[in-house]
Parts: sequence; structure tokens; C-alpha cells
Amino acid sequence: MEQTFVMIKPDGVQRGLTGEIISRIERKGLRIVAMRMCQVTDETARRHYAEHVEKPFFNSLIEFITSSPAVPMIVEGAGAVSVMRTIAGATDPKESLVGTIRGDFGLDVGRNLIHSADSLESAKREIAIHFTEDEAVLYERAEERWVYE
Ligand code: IDP
Ligand code: MG
Repeated sequence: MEQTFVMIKPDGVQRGLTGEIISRIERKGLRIVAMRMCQVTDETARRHYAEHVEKPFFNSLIEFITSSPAVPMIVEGAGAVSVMRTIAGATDPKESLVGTIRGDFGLDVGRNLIHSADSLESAKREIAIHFTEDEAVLYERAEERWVYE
């Protein structure tokens, strides 16, 4: 089973979409194995978005991500990395397809509601930034034999 890193950003929490977003992940059949609500620290945000340090939007991105509580999580399932990117939608919500989280609820690239790791390697790196190993729980959902052949 593949694991990916997902985070409901502060706009998602402030807009009361936490439950809606979690529900979409659950209904897909994916398994949430770690989750918390927390205010991301400046240090964690800078590590998380290190690849964007030279971008013109870097400072505003860090300010936004640390401005209010977020909900980081580890999501597990077949093809979890790419499945979660599909559920999240394209980076700019103006272009994300309707039916995706960003496409259904967003309008601005700086307020795109959810983060989802872009590769298995990124997922591993990001999980290690936001969670300790003992925070992920090992379990099966009762419905899994109805989700997987
Ligand atoms: P991703 O979240 O879809 O992987 P990235 O290109 O990795 O997109 O960018 C990380 C985050 O930085 C985006 O989710 C978005 O919040 C923000 N961002 C990306 N491009 C821009 C921009 O042009 N202006 C403002 N914010 C941006
Ligand atoms: Mg990215």
C-alpha cells in the first residue's frame, strides 16, 4: 500500500471544509492513518516548501500556511500519491476540473485549499517533516474487501 502526505490548508479549515475534504478522501476508499489539527510553524513550513524558496510567492505562501490551523495527514491506498493529486485538482483552482476539491471550492492559486505530495519521494520527505513514525496507525477498514478486488 502506497502512502502520501496531504494537508488541508488554513483556508480549507477556516471555510469549514475540513469535513467535506476528509469525506471525499474516505469515500474514495483511501485510509487516513495519521491526522491532526495544528498551526504549522514557520520552520516546518519552510522545510515543507523548500523547493519553492526562490519563487516570488514563497514568502506569502509561508505566511499563509502558518497563519491559522491546518490539518496534515498521511493517506494510504492503491496509487495513493496520484489518486490524491487527482482528487485535489490542478494547482490553480481557476483551471482545476469541477469534481476536484480545488475545482469545486477555489478561485485563487494562493488559496487552493489542499496540499498533496507530487511523487512517492516527496510523500516520504513530507511525511517525515510532519509526523513521527509512531503517529501512523496500522489498521484495516472493514469495507476494504468491497473497495479492492
Ligand atoms: P501544488 O500544490 O499543486 O503541488 P506547487 O507548484 O508545488 O503546486 O506550489 C505549491 C503551492 O504554492 C501551491 O499549492 C500554491 O498554494 C502556491 N503557489 C503556486 N504557484 C503560485 C503562484 O503563482 N502564486 C501564488 N501562489 C502559488
Ligand atoms: Mg507541489
